[in-house]
Amino acid sequence: MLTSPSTSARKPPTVLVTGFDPFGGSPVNPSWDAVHALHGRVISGHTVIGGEIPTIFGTSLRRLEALMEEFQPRLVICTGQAGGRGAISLERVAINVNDARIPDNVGAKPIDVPIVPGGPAAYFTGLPIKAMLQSLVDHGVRAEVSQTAGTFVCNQTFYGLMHLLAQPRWQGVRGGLIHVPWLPQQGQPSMRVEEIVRGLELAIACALSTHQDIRKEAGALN
Ligand code: PCA
Repeated sequence: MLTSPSTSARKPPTVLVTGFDPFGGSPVNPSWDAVHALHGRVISGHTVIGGEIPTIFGTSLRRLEALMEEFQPRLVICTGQAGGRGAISLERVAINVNDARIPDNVGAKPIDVPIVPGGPAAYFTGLPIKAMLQSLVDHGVRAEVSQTAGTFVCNQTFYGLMHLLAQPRWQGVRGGLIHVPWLPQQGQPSMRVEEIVRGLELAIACALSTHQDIRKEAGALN
């Protein structure tokens, strides 16, 4: 069936939320489990599109861009697993380097390689992370602001996302990265998938309703 422009203009706006496939020998990745559960939900009038991204340098970014082109989201939140962290980590900054401690899912292990040669050293998140922190903590979900997203595939995807969003083509679209802890069966510290889903839901709702972040010391919010 042909869809006229006026029909497609009436489609509800979307939020793209991505999670990664399992990596490093684990059979699961909590980021994808949580995002899969969120797929199709409507949050503040926006339909959540859940997309799976491969834990592969370069390919991850091409997949993200293809999803953005397909769904034209108003907001893009990438999520990934950060084993060893005990709280949902609202990432503040993406840096322009790949420096892998373990191989990605096709065996690549770049060391000291810029993501965008000649690009800015770093991008700040476009998400209102302090307001999101306040919302999660107020609702009893363990959360923190993180000052580093690492130098593996998540940071690369985050940097690539912010580099895209800096272009006029994506003007008005906001985005960033959130890391989530292991599931209980992967090790400690951990968080149940239901709590991760709840945290992401709150984070999405907060990002949609907050256009100017609050200024508050992160420690004071916990
Ligand atoms: N976490 C990894 C990559 C994929 C994922 O879920 C990271 O933090 O870079």
